[in-house]
Amino acid sequence: MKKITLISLILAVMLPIAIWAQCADCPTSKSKSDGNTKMSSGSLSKNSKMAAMPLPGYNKEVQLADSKYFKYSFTKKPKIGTAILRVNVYDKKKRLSDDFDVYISADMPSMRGAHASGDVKMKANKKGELLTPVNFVMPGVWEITLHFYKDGKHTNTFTFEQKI
Ligand SMILES: [Cu+2]
Repeated sequence: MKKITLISLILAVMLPIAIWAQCADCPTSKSKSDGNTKMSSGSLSKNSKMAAMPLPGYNKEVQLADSKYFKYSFTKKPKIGTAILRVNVYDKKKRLSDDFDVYISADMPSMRGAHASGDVKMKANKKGELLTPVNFVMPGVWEITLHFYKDGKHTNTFTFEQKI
């Protein structure tokens, strides 16, 4: 009888510790997935099912949420090799805005996946322009996709084609 009491006493002490130990992990793993610096590819691919809107052309204004808009272009005429894509997001006073996180991916529609870049987060320079190298490894038609995120929420997907 005494032995059983001792075992239940040990269990009574251990059980809350075991529960606490499990929960102690929860906030850590949550804050990791909530981190803005690098979105997990899982959450991106889930959001990427949003239909892609075709873009109107280089240096044309494209509307975003909250009266923001953006323009995009390559810094030089793209050819085989690395080209730098530039995306400038502006507020309604035509100042560069850092409200949006932009992820880009490049692929060739005619050979889908063969040189797919995956989603790459665009990085801002000192002026606040978003710049990312795109590696055109062969001639043909390339498709560039841009995913816009505001406060961690996927707001827009756009796409355009570039012949190399
Ligand atoms: Cu190819």
